[in-house]
Amino acid sequence: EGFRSLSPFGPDAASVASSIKYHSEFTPLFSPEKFELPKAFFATAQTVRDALIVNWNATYEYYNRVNPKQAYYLSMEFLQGRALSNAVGNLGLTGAYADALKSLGFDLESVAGQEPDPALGNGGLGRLASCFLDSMATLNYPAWGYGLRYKYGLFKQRITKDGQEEAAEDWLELSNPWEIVRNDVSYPVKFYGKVVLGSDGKRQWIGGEDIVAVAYDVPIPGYKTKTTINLRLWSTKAPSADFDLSSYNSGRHTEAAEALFNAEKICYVLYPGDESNEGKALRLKQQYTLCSASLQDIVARFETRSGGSINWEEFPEKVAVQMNDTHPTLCIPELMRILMDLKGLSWEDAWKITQRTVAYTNHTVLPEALEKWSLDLMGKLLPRHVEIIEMIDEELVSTIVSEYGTEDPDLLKEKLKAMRILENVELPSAFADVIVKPKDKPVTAKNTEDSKEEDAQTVVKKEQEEEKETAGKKAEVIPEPKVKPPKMVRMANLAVVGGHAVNGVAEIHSEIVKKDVFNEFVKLWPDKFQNKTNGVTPRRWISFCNPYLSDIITKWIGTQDWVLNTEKLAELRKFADDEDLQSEWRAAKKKNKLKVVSLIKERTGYTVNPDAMFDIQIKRIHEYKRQLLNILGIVYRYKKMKEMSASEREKAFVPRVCIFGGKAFATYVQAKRIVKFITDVGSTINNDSEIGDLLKVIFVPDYNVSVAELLIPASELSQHISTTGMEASGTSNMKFSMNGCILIGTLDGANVEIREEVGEENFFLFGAKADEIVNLRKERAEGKFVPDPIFEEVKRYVRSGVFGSNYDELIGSLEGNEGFGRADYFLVGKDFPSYVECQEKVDEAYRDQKKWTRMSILNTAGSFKFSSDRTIHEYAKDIWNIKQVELP
Ligand code: DL6
Repeated sequence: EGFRSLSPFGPDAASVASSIKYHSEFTPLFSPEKFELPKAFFATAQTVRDALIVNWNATYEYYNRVNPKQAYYLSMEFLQGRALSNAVGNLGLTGAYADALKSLGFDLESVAGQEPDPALGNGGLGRLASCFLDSMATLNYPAWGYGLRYKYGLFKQRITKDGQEEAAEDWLELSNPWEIVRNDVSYPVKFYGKVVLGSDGKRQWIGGEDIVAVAYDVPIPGYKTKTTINLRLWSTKAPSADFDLSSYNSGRHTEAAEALFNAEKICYVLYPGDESNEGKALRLKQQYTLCSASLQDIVARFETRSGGSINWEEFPEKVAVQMNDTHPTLCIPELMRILMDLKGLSWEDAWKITQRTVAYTNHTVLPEALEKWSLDLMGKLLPRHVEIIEMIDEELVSTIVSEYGTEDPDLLKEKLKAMRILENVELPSAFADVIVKPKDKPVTAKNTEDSKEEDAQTVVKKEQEEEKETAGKKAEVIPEPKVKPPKMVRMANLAVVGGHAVNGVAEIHSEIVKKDVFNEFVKLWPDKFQNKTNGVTPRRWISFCNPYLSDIITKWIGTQDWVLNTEKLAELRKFADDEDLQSEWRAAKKKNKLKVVSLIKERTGYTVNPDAMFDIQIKRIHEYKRQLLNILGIVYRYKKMKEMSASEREKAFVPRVCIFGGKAFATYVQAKRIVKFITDVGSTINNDSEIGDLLKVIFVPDYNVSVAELLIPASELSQHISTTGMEASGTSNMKFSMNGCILIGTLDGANVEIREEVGEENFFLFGAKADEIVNLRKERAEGKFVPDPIFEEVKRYVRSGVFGSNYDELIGSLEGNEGFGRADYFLVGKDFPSYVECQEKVDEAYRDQKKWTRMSILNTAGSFKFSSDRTIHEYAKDIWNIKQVELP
């Protein structure tokens, strides 16, 4: 309805089919004699790419002409998912492609299923970036994404009897039909070397290691629009001269290619292990490559579009840079460096321009995830940037000193400690004595002592002197060497100082950011801080992944406009009790469940009952997300079942298939233990003939976007059960709710807003509230927590060996007082009774299918706020100040 042709070769099936045949012959990746599914996919993708290229070129030709302000979204992660169905859907050509492929003997779904799922991201943060690109294009915003083209995706997860195993994900093995390498777009990127004063009096970064970043462009089509924006991914290589031909010819082959490998390995994998110094340096190189290449590109575009008259003050009026988390924070010193060292601007001008250009999104309040880099490492790798960061830190110190004065040294120390970019680093020389000798205060012995505490070097020196003294006095005592606190660069603080806006990703998260994480900065610059509640694209996450439900929505609302204007979904509310809608709704869910039954069979070998409730938790495996709470709830349910007779059991419990999916970071030992425990519990329960279809526990291996696209439409209950205050937002909660799934969750992240929108009665709430958390943790740490008897019971049951042995560390982490972990830091024990009680309410509600279907419809109807279109409009207006540009 209402689609005009967005294809250059005609939207009819015959033209599409002939184009597919053309590509199968003339852009072959396979031998000519066969035309099978993999070849059909590549040929089909090539035809779609043709269509996109026409619109893509038109988009950029127009932007170059009208020179609008453009936003650039810099992210280390883009979790794009498969592109074929999405592109065909956005072009309005799904029917034409389905028919064309049918005429060639294929079906669109199987062809689309051939596409490797590019996992250039880890979780929510990366998938959010991809949803944002879809919305930017759909809403005709001039915007680009910048990222890295990792050779290997996150990793392939295999589940064995020992738990998770990781293998390289070679997603480029057969080539990527969507990307176009731009051999004419490459930039030099430098590491190491030194900074010298040039003859012109300017700082110059010279020597070191040079690599080249090459642009690979991926078209991002908008829905029902010609606008096709760009995702530019950088790949790294060595300058051609770096191949050492003479070493090679003398038989030293590895040595000859060393520079090539050093450059290429930067883009091998996302988040390489960083336990070693080499790993840390590699990660920093990745971050700098992204920032440097992207900014050089952005600056070059600004210059080109400015024609002959470049006015640098106009840069922030043409460019907005959004840093997705702290990973691209080096954008700040890099833009300063480019503007000062390469374009000749003064520090003051460069700083004003940088601050007006850059903004930062925070995605986590977990202290361990707030990035810090060793100053020493950064100083070696990026010596000029460290000079710039030191200057920014010095200006910040000056601001803090003038804001808070020197009268109260304790207060000043506290402020500096919270806000400085550099940690454990002595104050800049200009401020060296602001604390030692506070103005108008006599310097007493006590003051002097106190002030020395601030200066890490002084402390260490004094302690070493004391040690020497003691060692001299008591020669028999060998003093323990004191470890100097490492000097660090706090990237989040740099991002807050260097940007003009800082936003959290859900209302409650943005409040925590303001009250807790960056509270001192809020006092200084209250206007910088904002909320931008996340969203997800309704194209991929309803329309394309759930065509059965989409058709029903369109039929009952009377238009397909809801895909663009999700507010229209609210119209479903008035039909929530309509029996016809209800039975169509249930039938669609059943069809989606049947697809998952096949997926489970294929991936795990288990057969599950499509009439059981599908209860799903899919997300990265992390202690704060509390998969452990879920599985312990299942264990408790199983124990109760085993204590009953068959008829009692059937009366007491609704049949459930409990599905888990998610990857544990390769070095996160506790998360891997959780995966192993879930699969162990699954093998016991799934093979218990007494329990049969009443309970099944499935861990779907190798969870990714494509798996989510199957599971979410089939879900009836989904779990968003993080410890309150720890999940910044969550985005799968939004996708589930849109697909008529009812959430069980805590008052955390975006759950709070989802519950407000869909109605309290359509959300299963449990768990501690945010204001109770601090006290509860304190109670636990002091050993005062008295666990609930059912929590004790479930732990005893696990320890009895029903599912195997070796769960000491896992269960012990819930009892930190006995020496494991952090004293149930994630409050699993505290929330367990209310979780179990809430799950009983879920069973009760599910028994009444009319009531359940009503809740399901009201979830879809109430989910409209969570479209990423809404979020992108807010970023565009409140942070980027960009306008929609419709192509003629
Ligand atoms: O904002 C996107 C996404 C949120 O929905 C999740 O709640 C949050 O955990 C995630 N953050 C990250 C960053 N690192 N950590 N942890 O992935 O961002």
